[in-house]
Amino acid sequence: MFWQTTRFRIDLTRPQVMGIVNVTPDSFSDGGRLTESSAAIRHCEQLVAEGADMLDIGGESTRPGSMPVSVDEELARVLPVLDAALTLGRPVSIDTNKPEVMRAVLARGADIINDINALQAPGALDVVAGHASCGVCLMHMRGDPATMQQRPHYDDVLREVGGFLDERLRACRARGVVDERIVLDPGIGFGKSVEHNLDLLRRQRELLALGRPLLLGWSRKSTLGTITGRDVSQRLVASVAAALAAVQSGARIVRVHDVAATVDALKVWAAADLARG
Ligand code: HH2
Repeated sequence: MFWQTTRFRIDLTRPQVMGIVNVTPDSFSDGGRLTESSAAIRHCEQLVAEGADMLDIGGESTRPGSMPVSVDEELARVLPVLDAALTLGRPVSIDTNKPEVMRAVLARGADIINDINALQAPGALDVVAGHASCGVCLMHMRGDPATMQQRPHYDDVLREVGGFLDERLRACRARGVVDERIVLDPGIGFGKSVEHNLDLLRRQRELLALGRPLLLGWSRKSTLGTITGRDVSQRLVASVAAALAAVQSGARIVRVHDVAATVDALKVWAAADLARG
């Protein structure tokens, strides 16, 4: 399986580690650390040195209860970091749901659009379809970040998330975005209770029937806090365990804050040859 992106055709035979770079004052686990572009750029360099296969730069927090930022503000946060990250020899993803931001970052050379809203905003699919080869991650979210954790309900979370991702995949195909450019993400924590997230993990393999690689983002999320009783600053071990569980259940890309630890864990996992089956 491959993931076609602007500059790279990524071989997903080995599970890939996507390192998170949040250039925001308010992200749930690392907000405020990287608001200076220079600090964010150093962080990109550090994650690459730690073995990140790709970077995901975000200029707007989407934590539960967060509020949107303007296009200008998001671009001011993201563009300087993107320009520097593009020199590091790894695919660079931009985490955004705004078509104006997508257009600007693709014009600068971004490799991937990671959209928690699965290109549903008016114009978003047009931007991606108008680009020759950028990669895209389509993620499932129920509701929006401001309200999504207010008593989310599903009759069958797997079926509903899978049905949504299938519909968005078809919408992309209908606009000429070829399958090889697309990966899918069930959206851990986005309008889901602890039980919903764990159901998605237990039955994750069912989503492979959609025919595209899965990207999973468990890193430091509150379900891990519920399971371990640990505060967000102390969820490294839980996050690595969740990343391994996701890969064991068929994920090909894991989106993580703690790159070095995840890379080590995946090396041992691969050496143990658990990759089969
Ligand atoms: N999770 C977050 C943001 N973007 N994108 C994808 N594809 N999958 C995810 O699970 C995902 C995502 C939330 O995590 P984080 O970026 O650390 O926090 P914040 O949104 O507060 O910046």
